[in-house]
Amino acid sequence: MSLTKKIILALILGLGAGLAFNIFAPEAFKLLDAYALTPIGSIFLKAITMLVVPLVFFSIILGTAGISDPKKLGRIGGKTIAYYLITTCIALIIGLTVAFIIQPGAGGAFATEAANFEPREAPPVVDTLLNILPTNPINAMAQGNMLQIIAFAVLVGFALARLGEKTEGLLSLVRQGNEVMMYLVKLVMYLAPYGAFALIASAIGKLGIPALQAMLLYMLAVSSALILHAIITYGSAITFLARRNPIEFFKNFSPAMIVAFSTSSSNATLPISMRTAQERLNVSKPVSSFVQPLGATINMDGTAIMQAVATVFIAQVYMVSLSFGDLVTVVLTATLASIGTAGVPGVGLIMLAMVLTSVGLPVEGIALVLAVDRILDMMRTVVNITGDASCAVVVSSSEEKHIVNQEQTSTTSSL
Ligand code: DAS
Repeated sequence: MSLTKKIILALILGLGAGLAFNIFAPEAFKLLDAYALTPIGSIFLKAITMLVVPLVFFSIILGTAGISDPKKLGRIGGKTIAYYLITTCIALIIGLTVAFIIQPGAGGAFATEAANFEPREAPPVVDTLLNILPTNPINAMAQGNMLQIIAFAVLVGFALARLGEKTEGLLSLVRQGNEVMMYLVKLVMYLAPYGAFALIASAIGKLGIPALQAMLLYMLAVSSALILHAIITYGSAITFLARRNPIEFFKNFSPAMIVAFSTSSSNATLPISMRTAQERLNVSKPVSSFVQPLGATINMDGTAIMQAVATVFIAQVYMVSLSFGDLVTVVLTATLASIGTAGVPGVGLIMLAMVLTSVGLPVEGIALVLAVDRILDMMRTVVNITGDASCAVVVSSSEEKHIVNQEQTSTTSSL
C-alpha cells in the first residue's frame, strides 16, 4: 500500500477512534491520549521540527546559487524568476485573504488547547526587516530565527554563485548536505501515518465535533485559495501575457496535473510536466528545460497558499492576533523558503514549521493541519507544477515575440 493510502487510512481510523472515544469513553481516552497518542504525535512533530533549520539552510543556499549567476540566467532567467516571485507573493496574499474570510480556526473549539500559550510580542514591520541580517548566523540557527537563517543562506548562495570554481568544493558539500536532508525528509514521512493517526485521534478525542468542523473549514480555505489562485493568477497570465486561451491551457496540461495529484511530488512529475508542456502547450524545449526544473525547486505557489492559511488557522486556534508585521514576515519567509525546497511529498509541512516559528507560533499547532496535510499536499502539488507550466508558456511566447522583433529589426536594417 502506498504511503499516501496509508496516511489517508490513518486519517480515517484516527477520526473514527477519536470520535468514538470522545462520545463513548472519554475517561479511558485520557489514559490512551496521555500514554500513547500524545507521545507518538510529539515524536513525529519533533522529527519534523528537527529538519527545519538544516533543510532551509542547505536548500536555500543551493536554490540561490542556482539562480544567482546573471550570465547563466540571462533574459529567460530574469523573466522566469520575476514571474515566480510575483506569483508566489500573489498566492500568499490570496491564501491570507481567504483564511481571514473563512476564519477556519476562529470557532474557539480549541480554546482548552490554546489557553496556556503565551504569544511573543510581535515586533513592528520595520524591526522585522531591520532584524533580517543576523549578527551571529550560528546563534540565529541555534535560536531558529528563520528570517535571519534564510537571509544568511541567500547571501552564501549568492557568494557561491559569484565565486564559481573557487568554491566548487563547498557548493558540492552543500549539495550533499541537501541530499542528506531530502533523504531524512523521506524517512520522516514514513512516520506520517502513525503521526497523523495519533494527532488526529488525540485532537478529535479531546475536542470532538468542533475540531472536525475546524479541520474541514481549514481544508475548505486551502482548497478554495488553490482553485482561486490557479484560475485568477494563471488564467490571467495565460490570457493577457501569453495571449492564449486559458481553458485550452488547463485542458492540455491536465495529464501532468493528474500525475502531480497522485504523486504529491513536483520532482516526480517533472518529466511528465515538461513533456506535456512541450507537446501540448507548444513550449519550446530550451524554455521548458530551464523554466520547469527551476520551478519544481523555487516555485511552490500551492505550498505557499497552504502555509498562509495554516498560519492564520493556527494563530486563530491559539487566539493570537497576527500583526501586519507578522503577515509581512509570513509572506517573506514562505516566499524565500520556497526558493530552495525541492518538490517532494510533505516538504511543505516542514516549511510550515519554519513559517510558524518565524511569527512566534507554537510548532505544536501543526497537529491538526498535519492530519489532513497529505490530501492537501496532493492538491497543492498540482498548483505548484501548473504555476511552473504557466510560466513556461508565458516566457516561451515572449521569447517568440522577441525573436520575431529581432527578425523584423534585422530585415528593416538590411533594406
Ligand atoms: N509535495 C510538494 C511538491 O512536490 C509540495 C508540498 O509539500 O507542499 O510540490
